[in-house]
Amino acid sequence: MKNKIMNWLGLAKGTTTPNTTAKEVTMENMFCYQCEQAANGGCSKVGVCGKQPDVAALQDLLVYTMKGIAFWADKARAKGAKNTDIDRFMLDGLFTTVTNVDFSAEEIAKLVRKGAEKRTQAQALFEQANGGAFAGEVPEAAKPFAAASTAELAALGAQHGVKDPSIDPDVKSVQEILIYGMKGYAAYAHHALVIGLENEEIYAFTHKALSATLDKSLGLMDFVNLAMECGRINLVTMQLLDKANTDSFGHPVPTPVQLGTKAGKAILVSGHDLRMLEELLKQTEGKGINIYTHGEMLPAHGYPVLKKYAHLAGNFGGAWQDQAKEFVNFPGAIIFNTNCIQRPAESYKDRLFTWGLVQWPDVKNIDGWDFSPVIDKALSLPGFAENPGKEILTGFGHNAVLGVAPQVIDAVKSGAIRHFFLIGGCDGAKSGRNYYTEFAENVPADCVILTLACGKYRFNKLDFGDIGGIPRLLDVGQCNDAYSAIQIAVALAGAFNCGVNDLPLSMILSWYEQKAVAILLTLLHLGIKNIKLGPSLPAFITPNVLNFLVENFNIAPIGTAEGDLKQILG
Ligand code: SF4
Ligand code: SF3
Repeated sequence: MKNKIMNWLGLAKGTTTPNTTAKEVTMENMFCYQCEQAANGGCSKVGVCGKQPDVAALQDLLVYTMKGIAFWADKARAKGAKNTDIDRFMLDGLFTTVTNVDFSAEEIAKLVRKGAEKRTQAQALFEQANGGAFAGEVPEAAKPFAAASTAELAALGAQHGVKDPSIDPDVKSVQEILIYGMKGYAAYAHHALVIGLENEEIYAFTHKALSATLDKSLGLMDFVNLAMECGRINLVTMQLLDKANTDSFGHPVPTPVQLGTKAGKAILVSGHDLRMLEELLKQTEGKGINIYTHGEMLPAHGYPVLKKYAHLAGNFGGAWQDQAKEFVNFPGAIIFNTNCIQRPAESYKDRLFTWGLVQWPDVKNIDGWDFSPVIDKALSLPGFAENPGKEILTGFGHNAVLGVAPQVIDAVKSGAIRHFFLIGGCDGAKSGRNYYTEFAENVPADCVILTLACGKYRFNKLDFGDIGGIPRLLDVGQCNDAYSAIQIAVALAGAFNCGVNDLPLSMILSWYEQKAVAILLTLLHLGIKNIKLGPSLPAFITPNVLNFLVENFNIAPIGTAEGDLKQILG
């Protein structure tokens, strides 16, 4: 058994370089500042998200292990050798460490062990392509480590956290921006892969960029350039996911979504993965179960292939941070297929499921495509009574909006539409997020609001009316549908023969987790200026890096809704 574990960890004979001994992970070991709710510059005792110190340490070790894999895989690629399993593992590993995805120490430890195997495989791949061992210096992260049990791995992870005094703080800041951006696009690439699309460019960049973080000869501008390239790769990834989604489910069309309930048993689906929703819709057809969307699943209602299922009944609840108080009132089974899961209350934990990479200790995970446990649970629960409610609209992807482009362009030329506001991004718990509600409410009647991601729940149930038949609130989709918003902006700029920065368009963004970092990098890569970002600035951005962003992109923190509107509209 011991040998088996040693092999898992790449500690085959002659390659061991143990550099740690097991020790208990103490509370002081934890440091995480990757999301917007980081406490006092970084969570240090326990995550505000609920992440425990051992889970944080194991996630750090997973990233460290992936840096080691990338070291070898990048070099192997330079010699024309690659391996699909290694490439795909990087998506799993990075996505797992996104905020609110995986809270299970045991599951993350399993991934670290698998990562150690992949590192050995990647080294062998390189050595075979190279015709011999690497002649240069091998960084510690690319060598096997002597830890096997989950506790030992957590102890090792605590030594490889994000705090690293040996690295210049500004360089560290940009390295973390880069890594968080990669976590973001890895989630999108994972959704595309679930549907069957993947892209060599994404894998090659992932290895190159993670490997670069081990290279002490690189400086600030090298990482700034990599971060900008990460923005480009995220655009490539969002485009790939757009293709995967629209090829499979059709282009979204404007669709009213019911906020009330239908009589019958019920399953609530939360997350971003449309393929998983489709499979559940197939498996529940004719069973008297209605499927409701939660959070980022709302735009699913606009896809022709998904909306044809009559039992895709409606949307339930608000954004992710309201789940604990809202799920109590959902009388059916609940399943998360991606972030953002929170600590479940006992009142609904026994009817909660996760799928794929999402994990919460003691919550049943569906690994694969058989949803019978979820279906059986839903059938055993009371379900809803008939109670129709309000309807809201979704389905304004790039195809739908550009289909009415001539009317939109005419409305801008005639002055009927004065300005567009993209109010989008993540939602979260902070009270400062009321800014986005106030902002939307105060947008003048001759302006149109485009929105995307879960931040829309701050205002998507309000009535905004229309301008000559064009709704004043256009739900473009999920966060990854920032791709659609970019397509719309680029098309408008083309029609008006100007740059995107010259359009009557302002971006008012809210961030929470790392997909928002990826999208921000995409916008910067495209040269988009004057973004307003809130509710607070990332803890991982140093004053110098912030200065750089302000000087080059005129990024500004949000102020007051009234003041910002006045400043934008004059
Ligand atoms: Fe804190 Fe966010 Fe890290 Fe969770 S993900 S530990 S809330 S910084
Ligand atoms: Fe929301 Fe988690 Fe970011 Fe896809 S569901 S946007 S926060």
